[in-house]
Amino acid sequence: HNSFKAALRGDPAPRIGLFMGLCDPGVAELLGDTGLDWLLIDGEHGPNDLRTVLAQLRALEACRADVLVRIVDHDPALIKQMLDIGVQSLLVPMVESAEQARALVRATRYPPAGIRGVGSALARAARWNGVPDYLKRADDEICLIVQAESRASLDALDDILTVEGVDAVFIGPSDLAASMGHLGQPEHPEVRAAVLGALEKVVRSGKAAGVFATRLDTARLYCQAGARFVALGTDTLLLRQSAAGLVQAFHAG
Ligand code: 3PY
Repeated sequence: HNSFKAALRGDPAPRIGLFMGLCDPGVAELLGDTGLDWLLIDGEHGPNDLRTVLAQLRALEACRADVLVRIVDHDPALIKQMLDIGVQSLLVPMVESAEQARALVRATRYPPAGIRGVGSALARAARWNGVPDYLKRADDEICLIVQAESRASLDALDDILTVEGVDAVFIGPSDLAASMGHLGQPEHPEVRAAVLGALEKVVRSGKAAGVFATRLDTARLYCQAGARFVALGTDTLLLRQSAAGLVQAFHAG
C-alpha cells in the first residue's frame, strides 16, 4: 500500500517534506519521525547509488514519513532496479514532453501496460509495506511524479498532463529559473509567476501538484495556489543554517 499516493488522491491538506542529499541512513532515521510527511532521497544531485538508497529505505521502514526517491535520469534499467529494491514513489527530473512521460509510465509498469522486467530477486519489493500479490498490485501502487523545471517543460505541460499513469507534476523552481535566464534566483518574480501558472494548470488537470521551496512564505504561497506537496528545503541546508546560526548566536552573546 502506497500511503503517499493514497494521500495525494484523498487528503487535501498539503503534505510537507524535505529533500535529503546526505545519503545517510542515520540522517534519514532522525528525520523520519519529526512530523515531516515525506522525505525524498535525492539520487539526482545527492551522491546516492542503489545501495545507499536501499540503506535509507530500510532505515525509514519504521518511520512515519513517506519516502520518495529522485533518480538521476530516465533510464528504464535504473527505474527497474529502484522499483525492485522497494521504491514506491519515484520523482523523475527534466520531463519535457508527453512522449517522455509515456516512456516513464511504461518503465514503471509490468507487461502488458509497460516494459518493467520481472525479477527473481524481487523479494525486497514484495516485502515492502507487506504488499500482498505484489506482481498484481505494483502497477497501481507505484506513484510516478514527473518534474517540470524548464521552459520546454512548461510549454509541453498541457500535453504532459494528459498522460495516464503520471500521478503528479513537481515544479522545480531552481532549474526553471536557470532556463528562464535567472540562474540562482528561484524567487525572481518572473519565476514565481511561472511556477504559479504551472501549479494552476496542474491543479485544473486533476493531477496532484508538488513544488520545492526554501522559504516558508513561498511554500505557503504555493500551497495556497493548490500544491498538494511541498519540499521545505534540504537536509544539507538545514544543517548548515543551524550550525551557522549557533555559531553566530554564541558570538553575539
Ligand atoms: C529545482 O528547484 O529545480 C528542483 O529540482 C528542486 O531542487
